[in-house]
Amino acid sequence: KIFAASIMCADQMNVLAEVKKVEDSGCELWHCDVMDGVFVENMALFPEWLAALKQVTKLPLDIHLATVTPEKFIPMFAKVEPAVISFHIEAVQDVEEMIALIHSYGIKAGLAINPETPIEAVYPYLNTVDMLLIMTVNPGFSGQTIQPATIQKIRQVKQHLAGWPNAPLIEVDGNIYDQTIQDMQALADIYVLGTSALFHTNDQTSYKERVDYLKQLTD
Ligand code: S6P
Ligand code: MG
Repeated sequence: KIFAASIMCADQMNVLAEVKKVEDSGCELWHCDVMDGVFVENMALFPEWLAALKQVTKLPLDIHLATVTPEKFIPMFAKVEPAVISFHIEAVQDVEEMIALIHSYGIKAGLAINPETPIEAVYPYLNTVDMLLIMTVNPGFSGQTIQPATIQKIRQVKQHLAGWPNAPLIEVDGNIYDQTIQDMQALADIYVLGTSALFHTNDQTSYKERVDYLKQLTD
């Protein structure tokens, strides 16, 4: 299991200190939310900022485009050289074309799905995508409560993929913490940690202790 830290949730005035703490925590990936103010009612993370992050971290970047017209954003963010770029199935007409565009840069392609979109919508693309990003809250804001019906979607797609030799990795994003990880029976492969489990000040534990605790729940 892989834990990804959501950089949007880090203390933006102390990013370098946050990078160090996350790198020491056992998280293996940076989840980077890009928001255009159109697909979602918020804005976040532009290419130059992510390029600067890339300079100071050894962890790979996982870019989540919560945008319309991903064909415009993919070339901008490919320059940052992330490991993976995800776009929303709700944002495009031609899903295959978008996957091919991401692959043309030598970057892994992820397909993101909103809570209200039926999971069957992604089935035709599971052969070609590298990752499926199941949103467990509506994209746009951190600090929301999980939509419980999304947990069934994780179960359903895992059953559908059972025995597939090259099944895409399943990433879950939104209100991920000990309780929700247990509710989803640790079925996902990648867990995005935001304000619920990592970037909070509720107790004095270190980021490493927080991640170690979640890791033993998924073993
Ligand atoms: C939500 C975004 C997420 C958040 C993450 C925050 O729009 O796609 O990646 O950064 O959900 O985590 P939490 O624990 O605050 O929900
Ligand atoms: Mg996200």
